[in-house]
Amino acid sequence: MQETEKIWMNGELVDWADAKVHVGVHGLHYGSGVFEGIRCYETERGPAVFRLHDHLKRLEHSAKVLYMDLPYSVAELREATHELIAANGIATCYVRPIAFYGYGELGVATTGNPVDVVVLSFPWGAYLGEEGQRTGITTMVSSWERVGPNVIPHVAKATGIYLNSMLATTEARRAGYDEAIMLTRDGYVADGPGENIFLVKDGRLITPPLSMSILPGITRDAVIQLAGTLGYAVEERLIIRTDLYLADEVFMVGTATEVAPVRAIDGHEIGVGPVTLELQKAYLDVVLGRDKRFGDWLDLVETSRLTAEV
Ligand code: PPE
Repeated sequence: MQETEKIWMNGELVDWADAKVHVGVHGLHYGSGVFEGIRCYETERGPAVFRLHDHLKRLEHSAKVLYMDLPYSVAELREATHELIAANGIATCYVRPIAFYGYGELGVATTGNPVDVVVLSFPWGAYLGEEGQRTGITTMVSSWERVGPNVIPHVAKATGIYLNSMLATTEARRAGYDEAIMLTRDGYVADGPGENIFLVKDGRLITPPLSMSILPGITRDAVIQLAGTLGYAVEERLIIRTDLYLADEVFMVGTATEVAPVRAIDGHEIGVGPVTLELQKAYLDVVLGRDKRFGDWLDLVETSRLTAEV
């Protein structure tokens, strides 16, 4: 991870090296936290955070599902994010807000533990590699099933849930694949360890419905809206693994991943197709502020502030 100067921690900017917690924090022992992944891009109007409000609202929802009281409002966290990006002076960055039960009592009950809130911003390149972004990634269907809606609510971007993602990613990497694809208990396609998934079949886009206990991805939503403007029909329906093998195209989406083509699944080569590349470009045009129709999705960081505080 590439270090930057400051981290926003419980209401103040602290030096990167000083953003520490005690080894007794509840979140470390039980994965009791919620987080977000957000990207800020350099646009001609200055640094712009993509759909910041939507990400912070999701953080709020994640906390609610875990009965966690966030000590900061969405407006305060937006302000904190702007302040941090300005202080670090790096426009092209990944923003990681995280809220977790802190130091107080050990034991799974959360009572007696404060909620700590931290925001980091740092440069983060292509999640699945630059090469994969262009020529497509290889994937395998994981032997680990996706946590069900009554195991850990997947609607919440909760830290503990990522142990399930970690196992799937580790299995895939150890077997020589770039990424895993996870199925639900019933055998339907859910998502990737850190991405939502789409397939293209006969000119239509198909993606699992939110009731598949997938994260309600903000990139997923953006891609659905963009596909509409490009004239593609989008269907949210159940997908089985052979639908992937027989698809014309498959791609994964997420804040870190952006839009990544999947060129093979379980050894079935499907290659990189034109619809994926069109959507990949359309998405980048939006986040980089080149497509003015979606200007509302960009939350501009005041540059005066950037120069003032750096
Ligand atoms: N599903 C999962 C399981 C997931 O983790 C992400 C984001 C998505 C879908 C896509 O959601 P969205 O970013 O709102 O489009 N994964 C984040 C973190 C991955 C990681 O830390 O590793 C991310 O992309 O930022």
